[in-house]
Amino acid sequence: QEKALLEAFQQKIDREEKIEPKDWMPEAYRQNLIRQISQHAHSEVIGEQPEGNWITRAPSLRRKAVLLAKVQDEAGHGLYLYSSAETLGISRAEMIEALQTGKAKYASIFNYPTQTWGDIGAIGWLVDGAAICNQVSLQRTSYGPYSRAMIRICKEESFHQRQGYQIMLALANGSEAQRQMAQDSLNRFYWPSLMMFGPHDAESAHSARSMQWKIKRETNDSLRQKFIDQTVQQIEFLGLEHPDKAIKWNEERGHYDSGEIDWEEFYNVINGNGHCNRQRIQHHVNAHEEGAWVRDAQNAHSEKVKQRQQH
Ligand code: FAQ
Repeated sequence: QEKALLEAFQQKIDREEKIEPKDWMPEAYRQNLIRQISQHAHSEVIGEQPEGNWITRAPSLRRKAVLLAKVQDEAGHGLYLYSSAETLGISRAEMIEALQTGKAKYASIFNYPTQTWGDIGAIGWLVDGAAICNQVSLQRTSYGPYSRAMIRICKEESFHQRQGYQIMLALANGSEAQRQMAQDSLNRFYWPSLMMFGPHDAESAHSARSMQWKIKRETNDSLRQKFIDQTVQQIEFLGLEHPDKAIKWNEERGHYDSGEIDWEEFYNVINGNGHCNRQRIQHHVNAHEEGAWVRDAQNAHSEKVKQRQQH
C-alpha cells in the first residue's frame, strides 16, 4: 500500500500539483522539507546580525532608514518561513533549539564579519542577489506553503538587491578611498557568495532526492553558474576588478568559466569554525533569553482569553 501511495505522490508532483499540509506525504519528504525550510528561516534571522551591525553607523539618515527597513524585512521572511515549516508538524521552539544547539545550519555567508560600510553594499548586491537566484526557482517548489512564502519574499529581495547595488555604485563613483572600499568588499564577499549555493552537485547529499520531489527546482551548480554569469557585467558597470582572475567567457558552453572555490573554507564555516559562528549563536541565545518575558506574557494573555471564552 505504501508503494501505491508513493507512486501516486510522485505522479502528483510530476503533474506540477502542489502538496498541501494535510495531504499524504512520505516521511522523508516531510523531514527534508523541515530541514531545508527551517535552515532557510534561520538564515534570514541570523542574517540580520551582520547588517544590524551598521544600523547605528550608517552614513546618513536616509541610508539608516533604508537599512533598518531591510533588516526588518529579513525578520519578516524568517517569520513566514517558520510558519511554513510549522505546517509540517514541528514547533517553533524545536526549530530554535536545533539552531542554538548547532543541530540545524544556517547560510555560511552570515559567519563573515561586516567590517566597512562597503560590506553593506556588497551584502545587498551579492548576498541578496545570490539568495534571489535560488529563491526565484523555489517559487515553484512542490510544497504549497513554502512556494507561496517564496513568491512574497522574492519581491522584497529584489528591492534589497537594488539598494545594495546602489550603495556600491555610489562608492565606486566616489573618492579613491571609497572606490577602494567597494573593491575590498567585493573581494571579501564574492567567494563566500558563491558558497551560498552549496557543494558541487556531485557532493550534494540531498540534491538528487530533492530534485525528484521538486523541493529544489534547479541544482546547486546550475544556480551558481547563473549567478556567476549575471555578476560579470555588474562588476564591469561598477568599473571594479573581478576577484576571480580565471573568469573567462566560454563560447561553446555559453557561460563563463571560473576559478575553483576554496571548499576547505566552506566546510570549516558550515561546521562551526568561521569567523563569527560562536558570536552569532551567542547573540541569538542572549536575545532569545531576554525576550522570554514577552513570550510568557503572550501565553498568559492567550490563556486568559481562552478561559474568558469558556465562561
Ligand atoms: N551554508 O546536500 P546539500 C538569504 C549544507 S537567504 C550552510 O547541497 P541542500 C536572505 C546543507 O544544509 C539564504 N550550509 O544541501 C538574506 C547540508 O547540511 P545538512 C539562505 C550549507 O539543502 C540576505 C549540507 O551542506 N537560503 O540569504 C550551505 O540540498 C541578506 C549538504 O548540502 C536558503 O536557505 C551553505 N551555503 O542544498 C538574509 C535557500 N550549502 O542540512 C539576510 C533554501 C549547503 O545535511 C541578509 N535552501 N549547506 O546538515 C536551499 O536552497 C538549499 O538548502 C541549499 C543547500 C542550496 C542552501
